[in-house]
Amino acid sequence: NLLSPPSVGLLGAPLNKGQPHLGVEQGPSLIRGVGIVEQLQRRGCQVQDFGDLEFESFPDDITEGGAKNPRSVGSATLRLSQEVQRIKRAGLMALVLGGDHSLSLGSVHGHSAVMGDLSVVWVDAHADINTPLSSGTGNMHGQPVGLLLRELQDKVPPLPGLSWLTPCLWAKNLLYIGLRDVDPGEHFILKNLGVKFFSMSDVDRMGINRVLEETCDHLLRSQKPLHLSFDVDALDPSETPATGTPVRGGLSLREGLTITEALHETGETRTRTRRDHLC
Ligand code: B3U
Ligand code: MN
Ligand code: MN
Repeated sequence: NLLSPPSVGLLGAPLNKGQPHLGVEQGPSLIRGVGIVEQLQRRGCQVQDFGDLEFESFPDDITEGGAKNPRSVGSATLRLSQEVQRIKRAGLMALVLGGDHSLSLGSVHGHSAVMGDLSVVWVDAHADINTPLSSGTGNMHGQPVGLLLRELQDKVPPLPGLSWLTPCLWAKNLLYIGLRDVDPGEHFILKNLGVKFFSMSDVDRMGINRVLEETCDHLLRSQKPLHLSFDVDALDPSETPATGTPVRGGLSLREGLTITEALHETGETRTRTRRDHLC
């Protein structure tokens, strides 16, 4: 039945080496603990739980080429990419729970390896589009988009542990919602590549519904399978106080949910024959 809720493959990626704080690795177990599987099932989804990935540890991992812990992040995200590929090949919608946002390297790469070119909607206070060289912190959770973009390929130095990562995303297929803490170097990259974004000021000015209308118009143009990457710090810290990088003035819970609902609906109306474009 085309209108039935999707079958979901759930996967935990308790990664914390993309940033300095301990605790983010507890994300998957905490989100399971509040009943995500039951909530999905209540909405009619078939859920296949693939458990939490276990990652190899690299005690001697060091900063190299402007990236901290590249071996840990590289090894974990390669595992994640392979597991996402397995889930997609089984015909399921992959739902990955983090963990810090460097996990998106594996999630986007894995989806793209099976589905081809993707549209990516990045809901975040941050643009995560630093390259190892533009990054002021070296934290890899601020670099995944920079490493995934094909246009930036020749700006990224070789990193140990990440040689498997082939950039797979075109700037025209990327769109941001919720930005409010963007580094000057990132701003330059966004402008230079002409990336579409809606900052929090845009959300204030236009309202979330118009932002989403324009988002859906943009996605319609490319007709690519859609990958949503939702950083919890996009929401106002009053909703997600446990994030490692709170930035005040974020999306309300309602605005965040409206984004997910609107993207879900693109699957109802755009390609009724293919639910799997929502990946
Ligand atoms: N842009 C800064 C800060 C940052 C990025 N992502 C988060 N924080 N969560 C950086 O470190 O690249
Ligand atoms: Mn992020
Ligand atoms: Mn963020």
